[in-house]
Amino acid sequence: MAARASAVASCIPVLLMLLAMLAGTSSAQLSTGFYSSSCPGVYDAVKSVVQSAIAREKRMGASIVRLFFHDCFVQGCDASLLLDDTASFQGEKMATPNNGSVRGFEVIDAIKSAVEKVCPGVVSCADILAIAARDSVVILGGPTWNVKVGRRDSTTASFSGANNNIPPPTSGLANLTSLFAAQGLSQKDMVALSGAHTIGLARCTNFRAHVYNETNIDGAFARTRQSGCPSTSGTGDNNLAPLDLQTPAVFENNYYKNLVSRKGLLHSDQELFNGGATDAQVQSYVSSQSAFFADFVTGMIKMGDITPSTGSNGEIRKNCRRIN
Ligand code: HEM
Ligand SMILES: *[C@@H]1O[C@H](CO)[C@@H](O)[C@H](O)[C@H]1NC(C)=O
Ligand SMILES: *[C@@H]1O[C@H](CO)[C@@H](O)[C@H](O)[C@H]1NC(C)=O
Ligand SMILES: CC(=O)N[C@H]1CO[C@H](CO)[C@@H](O)[C@@H]1O
Repeated sequence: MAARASAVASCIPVLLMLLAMLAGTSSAQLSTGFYSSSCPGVYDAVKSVVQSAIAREKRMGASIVRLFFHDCFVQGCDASLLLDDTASFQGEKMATPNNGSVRGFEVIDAIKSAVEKVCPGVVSCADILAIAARDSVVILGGPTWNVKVGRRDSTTASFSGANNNIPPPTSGLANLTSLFAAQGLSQKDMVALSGAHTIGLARCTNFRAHVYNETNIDGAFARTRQSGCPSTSGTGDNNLAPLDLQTPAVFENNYYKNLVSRKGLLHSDQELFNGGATDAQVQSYVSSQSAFFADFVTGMIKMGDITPSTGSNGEIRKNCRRIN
């Protein structure tokens, strides 16, 4: 009797584990171990392609991080941004925040090919973006974190979502805050995630009005940026300038130091330090790079959690540019 009772009791943990596993497959939860048996090689495969892409061109790390942001803000992190337009399909690439601006799709293609060689048909393009964004931050000197995975790829995209959800650089603090809130991200997350502008470049068309016509900007800095960006709209629109004036290929807290000295490149950047509610947070990141890194990691994980497709929803694309 006692022996049978203890045999039953010893089965309970196993039963609980089975139940948890079943629940895990049907709930929309990402986890860091999702590929631990199905594709343990994914991390090395992604990292080596990202490493060589950044070795070829430093800016590519920034471009990949931005792809992840622009993907996640439109129907969640589902690789909807990666879909090419066709005669019968309107994707997100031509939407205003993306057109002529987002880049790095060939690198994502190269990563996908490398990953397909290791474990065909297993890893989503959405997860590849999430892992590649983390690797880019690390390679450029930023913090690391364990990436939650298990996302599925969308079979749809949203042109209007890309236009409406991604904040334009003309946004004020209230608008920035509300566009992040619409994605379940706090104002604190918004300020920390904006620190991604410590890397990468922006086009004249996106900073012209700020450097010519606004007063919350350092005068010498404004003149320097004017010299590479003609005042007439339509001329030199694609001329580039670094978002972080000194070190656009190093991930550190210089972005916030620039804001405090009124050397933010975009109107939206300077809004984070312009006498408002977020000034104190910006100051705290100037004082403590580790505080910035910790909050940036929290923000990236939260952004990566925006309405994931999991389980049997969506698909694992064979080619990131088109649905299967
Ligand atoms: C807070 C609202 C934000 C606004 C208004 C904004 C706006 C912009 C604009 C206008 C550019 C330059 C694009 C161009 O001129 O072609 C840019 C570049 C960039 N953004 Fe943002 N951004 C925001 C938040 C973020 C976030 C949350 C991330 C990532 C976590 C991010 C990552 C980047 C990176 C890395 C670049 C440089 C890309 C490259 O050099 O290819 N941005 N952003
Ligand atoms: C995208 O940019 C190109 C080149 O500047 C332009 O010709 C095209 O009209 C733009 N597309 C949309 C949908 O705005
Ligand atoms: C600056 O503002 C004036 C007056 O609103 C406008 O005419 C001009 O086009 C603006 N210049 C730039 C570069 O935005
Ligand atoms: C808080 C907020 O969303 N403010 C403004 C954002 O921008 C639009 C115009 O694009 C305004 O109408 C909102 O009031």
